[in-house]
Formats: sequence, structure tokens, C-alpha cells
Amino acid sequence: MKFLPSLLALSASLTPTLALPQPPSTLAARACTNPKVRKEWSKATAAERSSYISAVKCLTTKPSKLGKNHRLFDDFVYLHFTVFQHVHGVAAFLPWHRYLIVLYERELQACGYNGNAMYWDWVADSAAPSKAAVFDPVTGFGGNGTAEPSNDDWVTTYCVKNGPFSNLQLKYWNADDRPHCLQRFFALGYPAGPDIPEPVAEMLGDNYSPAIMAQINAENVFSDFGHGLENEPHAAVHLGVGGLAGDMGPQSSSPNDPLFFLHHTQVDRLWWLWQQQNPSKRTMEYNGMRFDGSAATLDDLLPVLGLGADLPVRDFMDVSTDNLCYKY
Ligand SMILES: [Cu+2]
Repeated sequence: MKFLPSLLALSASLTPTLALPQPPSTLAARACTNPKVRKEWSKATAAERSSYISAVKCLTTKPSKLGKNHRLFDDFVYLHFTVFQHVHGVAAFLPWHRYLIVLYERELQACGYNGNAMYWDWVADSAAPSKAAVFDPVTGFGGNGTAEPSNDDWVTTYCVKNGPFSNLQLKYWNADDRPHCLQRFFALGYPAGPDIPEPVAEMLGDNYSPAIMAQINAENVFSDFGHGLENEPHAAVHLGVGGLAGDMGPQSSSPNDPLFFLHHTQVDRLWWLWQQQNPSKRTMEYNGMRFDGSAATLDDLLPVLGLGADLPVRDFMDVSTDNLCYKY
């Protein structure tokens, strides 16, 4: 089998950014013997957390890889809002964000971070989300924003005033060039009252509770699971942290908040856990619709605008392949 090394070299040169072998080749089956473990933020060491935060800041000091007049940090925001409609509310939601996290993790590592992507387990923290370790001003991403009247067209700003990102300046709001501070506006909780038949939990925690996740985990079809995860807990965390006024809200520019990537790594983990419940059926199970309403397939390409190669969905289904090679 002397030709194998040259085939490997060829496939690497064809996909320079990720070097993923083409689909069902025997090469793809090579064992990933030592999968990288993605940790929950609160379980990482203090050194790992501070190295992660430093690497995020490093992204703001590097130039765009897309040739844009903005920072490498903004490339991820730009990519997300540019392809937004093609990767939300459709089958590709889960694999596209899986790829996005891989690209982001790679840039953090190029900035000197030795660890792997990390996640925020908001299911575990759903009873008191504002107390979560990720919001710690010293060992986390800082907390809620502070309401202040503003002279410009924001009227009121909710800038995050503590933690490592208190001076983070952001360029985009949705697809608009609109410089601003990192903003968060935690959703308030309400007791039941005359006009509120059901109490509303702090930061909408009831919408990403263990009970809700148990319901979504009971879905047995990929598209039902994916829509349930996207529409309820995933959306509630965005809104619970960002409100309508904050960067983590429903804006297409939500990767502005560095917490976005811990949120989406948790979404990725929940998909992985669902796949693990029935690996032989679910590892490669992919169905649902594309943006244009046609049926999605494993050969659909995931658009990343040049931050990597546009690769097929099938390359992102099984995290235990040699190319992804991670676990939770
Ligand atoms: Cu998204």
C-alpha cells in the first residue's frame, strides 16, 4: 500500500485548512485514539480559563483573514450574519455551528491557547443562571450590563462594566457597521400575578431546564431534535443573556459576545449526547430542510466564506473521526 502517503498528501493539499479526507474513504475510519476533551467552564483550571480569555482578546489584535477592514475577531461575527439565513431554522444549524466552533478553536490555539473549546452547561445552571461561573467578573466573562442613558441613537446602553471584556469594542450590530460596547441585558424574572398567569424564571431558565431538555432528548428524528434544541433552549439562552438590547440577543451579530462560543459548544454537546444515545442510528442521521425548502443531504456544503474550506455536512457528523477527534 505504498500509494497511501501520496493520497494523504493529495487530500491534504486539496483541503488545506482542515485536511479532512473525503467522505466514505477507508482513511476516514482511521482511529482517533486520543480525543481532545472539551471541558465545562467551571471545571477548567484557573490557568486554562485565563489562557482562553487571553486568546479571545488576541483575536482582536489580528487582522481579518477575509480581507475585510476589521479584526480577525470580527470575521466570526461577519461570517455568522452573512450566512445567517442559510444556517438557522434549517437542517444545517447543528453541523454548521459545529464547524464554526472548530474554526474558532483553531484561531484561539493560534493565539497561544493550549486547551480546547469549552462549554457553559446552562441546563445545570438553569435554576439560577445569573450565578453561573461564566459570569464571574474575575474568572469568567463578566456579568450583566449596566443601564446608562446614551447620547447617540442607542438611547440606553447596557455595557458590560466588569470582567475581562469591559473594554471590548464591537463593530457590527446585525449586518450594520455600528461600533458599540459589549452589551448584556439579562432577562428579568417575574412572579405570577394578575397579568402573569405563570411565573417567568430569571433569564428564562425554565426554557432550558433539565425537564425541557428531557423532552427534547426524547425526539427520535434528527430534524425534530435539532429544531427543538434550536427553538427552545438555544433561543432562550440567547434572549436570557442578551435581552433585545444585548449582543447575545437574537441579533445575527451574536458572536460579538465571547460567551456565544461557550453557548454553542453546549448546543454541540447536547447534540453529541443525543447521538450517543443510539450511535449506530444517529451518528450519521441528517434530515430536514435547506433554506430553499428542498431536502437537506449529507453532501450539502457548509459555507464559511474562506475562513476554511466549504466542507460537506457529513464531515461534521461524527466527532470521533481523526479530523474532529474530540469528546465531552
Ligand atoms: Cu448561530
